Amino acid sequence: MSSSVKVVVTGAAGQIAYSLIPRLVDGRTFGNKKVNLTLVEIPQVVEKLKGLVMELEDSYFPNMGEVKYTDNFEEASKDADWFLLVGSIPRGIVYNGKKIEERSDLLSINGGIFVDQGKAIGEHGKASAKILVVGNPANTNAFIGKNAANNDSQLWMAMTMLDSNRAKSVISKKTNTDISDVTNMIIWGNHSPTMYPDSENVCINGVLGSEAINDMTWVESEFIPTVQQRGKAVIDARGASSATSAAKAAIDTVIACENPTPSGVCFSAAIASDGSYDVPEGIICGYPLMTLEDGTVDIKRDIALSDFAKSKFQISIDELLEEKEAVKHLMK
Ligand code: NAX
Repeated sequence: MSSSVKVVVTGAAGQIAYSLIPRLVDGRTFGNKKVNLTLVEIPQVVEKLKGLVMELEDSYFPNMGEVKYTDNFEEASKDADWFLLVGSIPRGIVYNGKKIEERSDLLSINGGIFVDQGKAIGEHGKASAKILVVGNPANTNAFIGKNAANNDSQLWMAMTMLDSNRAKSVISKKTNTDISDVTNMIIWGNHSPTMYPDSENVCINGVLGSEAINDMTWVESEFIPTVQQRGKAVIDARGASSATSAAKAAIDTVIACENPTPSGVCFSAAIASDGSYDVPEGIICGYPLMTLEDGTVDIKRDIALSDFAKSKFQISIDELLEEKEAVKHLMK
């Protein structure tokens, strides 16, 4: 075995984590590396992880290294290479005696969690650590965490890969194309119903969507709303939010960051804006990304946006700015 990687997963007793964690050690995500896992939960739940660890041991994963579980995030974060921050407080639950319905309450409660986790990652995680926030509101949680971490050598991302994978599926059905021939599905903006899935720059069998689809009525009235509302549609159908597809998307993001991106190709995740595409600096925004040969992840800056695209993208940027305003008390 060539080397090892330490991965910290929060929300480890949750439904996404149950699909995610076995994939981390199955030998595909990190190739030949030995994967050491630290699973983190809140104190009320942490002992349940004993059962998950037993199942992992019983699954025969030759690439699995040491597996620990804890409710102490600071301790968990020491020298970690990857942080998959899945844990957060969902909308609708009663928290400290109050039902959490408003997005502003959700932002505040989860924001508090991400201040502490961010500080610990900044101090104790590896300088090269990559952090993928899955727990919602993912972009703003990542914004808060990155600010608290105050460590610019680490890469903070929020997950939009699930939205990208969903959009690929819709495009492949519409164009009768094999899904493996649909690439460069960019999600611009926030992981929320304001996101802008880009049907013009998606690549379908080597042809841009702006040429291959050629049906703006469908794009506006079906494609965009379907992708934006897919999470809710899954909840309505399943009685629970997306889990296995969210886990697969997290794995896809890790693999995309661990391997150089082929020339001309990009993948979707949200990272801190450096002003590219006229997005205000600092907010965690969905962009087209590529992993360079030296392992750094960068924004692909040569995508052309139509006036239609810019107007849709702006709605999501405005929402991110509103969220930033709502959590300003958590910023240093
Ligand atoms: P679950 O409620 O099944 O699991 C969440 C787990 O997080 C719980 O076990 C809880 O105890 C734990 N947790 C809460 N606070 C924690 C903390 N401070 N430290 C460690 N663990 C903590 O939710 P699940 O379905 O797994 O979803 C997890 C999150 O992913 C939710 O916020 C959900 O909204 C979000 N999603 C994000 C998606 C994305 O594309 N970015 C898509 C799927 C999903 O909706």
